[in-house]
Amino acid sequence: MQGQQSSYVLPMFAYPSGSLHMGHLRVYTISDVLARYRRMKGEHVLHPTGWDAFGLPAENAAIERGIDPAVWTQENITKMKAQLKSMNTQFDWDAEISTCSPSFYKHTQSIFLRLYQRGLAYQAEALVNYDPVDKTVLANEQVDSNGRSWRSGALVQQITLRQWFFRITAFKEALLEDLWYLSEVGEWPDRVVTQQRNWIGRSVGARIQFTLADREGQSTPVRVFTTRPDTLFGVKFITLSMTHPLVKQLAPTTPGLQEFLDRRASFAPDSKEGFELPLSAINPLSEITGTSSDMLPVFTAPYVLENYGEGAVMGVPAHDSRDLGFWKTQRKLAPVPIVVTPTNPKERHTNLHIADLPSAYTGHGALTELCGHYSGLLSEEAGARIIQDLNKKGLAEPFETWKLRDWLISRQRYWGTPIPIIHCSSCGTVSVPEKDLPVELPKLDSSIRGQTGNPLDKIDDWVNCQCPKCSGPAKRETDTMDTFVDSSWYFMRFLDSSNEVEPFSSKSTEGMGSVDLYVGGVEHAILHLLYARFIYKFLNSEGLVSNGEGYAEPFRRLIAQGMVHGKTVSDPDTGRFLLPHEIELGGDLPTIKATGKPPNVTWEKMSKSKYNGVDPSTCIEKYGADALRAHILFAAPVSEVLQWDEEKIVGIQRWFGRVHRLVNDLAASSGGLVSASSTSEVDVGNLSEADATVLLHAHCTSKTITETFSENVYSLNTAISDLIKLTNALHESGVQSLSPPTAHITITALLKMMAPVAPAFAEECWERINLCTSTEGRTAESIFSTSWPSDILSDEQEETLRSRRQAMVCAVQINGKLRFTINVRPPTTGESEDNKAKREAEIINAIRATAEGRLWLTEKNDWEKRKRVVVVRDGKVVNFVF
Ligand code: ANZ
Ligand code: ZN
Repeated sequence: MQGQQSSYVLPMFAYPSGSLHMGHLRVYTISDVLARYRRMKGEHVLHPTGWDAFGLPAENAAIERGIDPAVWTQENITKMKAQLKSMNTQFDWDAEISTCSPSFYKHTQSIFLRLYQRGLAYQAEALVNYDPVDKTVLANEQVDSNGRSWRSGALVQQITLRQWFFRITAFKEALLEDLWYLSEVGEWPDRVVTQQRNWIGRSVGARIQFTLADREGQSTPVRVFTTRPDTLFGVKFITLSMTHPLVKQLAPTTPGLQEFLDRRASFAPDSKEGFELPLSAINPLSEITGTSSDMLPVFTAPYVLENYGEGAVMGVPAHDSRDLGFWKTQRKLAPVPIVVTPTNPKERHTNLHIADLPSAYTGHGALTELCGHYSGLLSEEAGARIIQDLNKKGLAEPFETWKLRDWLISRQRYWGTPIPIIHCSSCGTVSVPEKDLPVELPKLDSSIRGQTGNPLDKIDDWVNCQCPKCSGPAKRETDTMDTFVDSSWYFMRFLDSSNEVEPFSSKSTEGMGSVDLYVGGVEHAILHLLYARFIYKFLNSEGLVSNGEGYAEPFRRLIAQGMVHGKTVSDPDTGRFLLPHEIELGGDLPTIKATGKPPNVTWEKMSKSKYNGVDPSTCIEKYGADALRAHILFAAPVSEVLQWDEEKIVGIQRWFGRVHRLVNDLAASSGGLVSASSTSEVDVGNLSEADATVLLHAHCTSKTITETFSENVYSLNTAISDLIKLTNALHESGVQSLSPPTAHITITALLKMMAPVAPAFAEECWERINLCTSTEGRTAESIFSTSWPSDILSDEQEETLRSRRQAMVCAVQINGKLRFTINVRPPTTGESEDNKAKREAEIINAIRATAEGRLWLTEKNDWEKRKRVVVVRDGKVVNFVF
């Protein structure tokens, strides 16, 4: 293996739901094509897959139907594996893993314990999203914009529970900084890098202290976080989050406040509602400018997040859009001081009426004359000075905040990796000793049927255990881990999946410490990738893994593929989705049978309720896996939405048909008998026009295809069209008119280039040609063990062919007078005398064959009576003398 380049190509693994969907088909096609290509190039490729096998559906099946989740999952895996194979994929099945198998989750538990020992796994009381139907805690991302559970659709409640967290925030700097590596050295799409950056959300600004006074004149300092201290002169109000301590304190004594707070769950995320509190605020600027501040109103409102910054904001309506929107609903007739203006303003507003200010100026600029001695300074400097001056009085300090929160990993469910912790009344929280791993899930009996809550809580035999420290009676932790924990490290397990002892280390020294090419849906652009990056960084800090480039990043290159949308047909009058049999397809346009009107046709995410889903297995049966693979690649660029249109597969089938005919013609002709045909033996200077054209075409195609498969993966669709073009070119000349070596070289190159996309088809064609070739009936070697056709011609050969293809203009003279011109092939440098003569004859024949040639050389003059034919300057001029 030494000297051989190794590469690790990985598609995101699937949840074993029981059947593949079109999205799977797309990911696996892309990764399989790339893996096969790399293998043909001679790389040592790891292309594994497995199963993200924990999660709610299995548990729900158990609750609804009394089936053991393990059995349910295994059955689904068996079905899906068969489907994957029917797609003609080539996976390293030896490395297959399943996150629900104890031999896998043993290591998930061991990673948990490592985190726990480092203080990076901890328990804390947390206000959590609770799904009252599924009776489980949900991650924020599992709550939709209407406050409903992504799974059950129930209205999510907020309750306080003791939960397990991973301290991902301890790695926030590295997670942010290494994005640089991913976009500059590795190759991640900009879009994904930006999403990661925004999610981590570092904001640089300041904490500023305002004084809030109640009606009795009692004052309390309140801090706000701002990224724009330069706008401090423009503050018109303060808004506190609805859980701010001061708001809680005022709730019992302020009429209407508690009612407002109780409406909390009903506010839309962009709600501009607010409640004015019986408080007023003093701008700390008065302390440094010596002027007295207006008494500013104070509100509580849902737009201020409780767990961001200080849970309090200074409202600057002129320069912040949310503040302006809020202020407009609260104060209809207030002046809005403009304190920052673009540096090159046409007109300087300073104090506009709120009604005249359509939108906030949120950019940086120069401070206006409303800003005392800071007037004229630019935003950045002004902000820094204001903070510096306030800081001297203890009223402000530079500060940064991060949006990233610690990762809540506990789930009150059965079908997940058990958290390897034991609770002892005398020793507290105790780790399960490494030697006792895995903590296996107990078997569920059918009594689980119809139950709610966490089944583990009810299995006393399992819950009651011995404390590893004091041997006293203790209880197991019954929370299991979020499935994102399993997928945060699974890609490392493939490297050494049968190693019982080490989770992954032994291979990470063989140049395969991380994934070279990770292919998956863009819907995982944020969380899965962030969690995986975090765990990899943690394992790296433990000295366990390394990517060989000195960066603790697990995925060097990311191919984020777009979704597959289905053709969705609905009734324009009622909006109802229509079934295929409700549509009349005859005629130019489809019509609705019931109404005779044309339906609305859109492309949308496939779903049962829209009748727009497509079953991969049915498709494979109908069209064959290879045609489907080629169609998937051809139908859209990798990163874009693929609009599933089966009618277009016919085009691919026709292409295959043409290739097949070429192969048959070749097998039937003498080209099939050419064995070791290599272009180095071809004298390109002496090829016929047809040979030259197809050889050059095949050569150029091999260059672009190689480039696409290795670098421009996002344009895999163009690879298919390039191959179709080459096929058409070969067809146009026809195998019969090509010399046997040329036919053999170009057609086998075409097959090799098709092989990663259409493996079975290419192999079959290959066999057909090579069985003819073999003399002693030897079996043909697989097309996949042949070499990749990156360069069909040498540089010189290419040059020769190119130059002869650039046409030269030849001026035709009759008795010294220019009569017409024709295009001829230019001479090759260093041509032999023989070839020169051949070429001159060729040119003369070409001239005679034109209409003008006939006119001047046979009608107006008698060809037979010519005196001389002079070919001047390599054919730039030809003079016929009569
Ligand atoms: C005053 C101001 C003036 C602001 C201005 C912006 C523009 P990012 O960049 O996302 O970090 N903010 C602070 N804490 C908040 C909270 N808990 N909930 C909602 N909004 C909060 O945003 C920082 C800005 O978001 C802060 O800067 C603050 O508004 C607001 F012309 O302060 B700014
Ligand atoms: Zn104990």
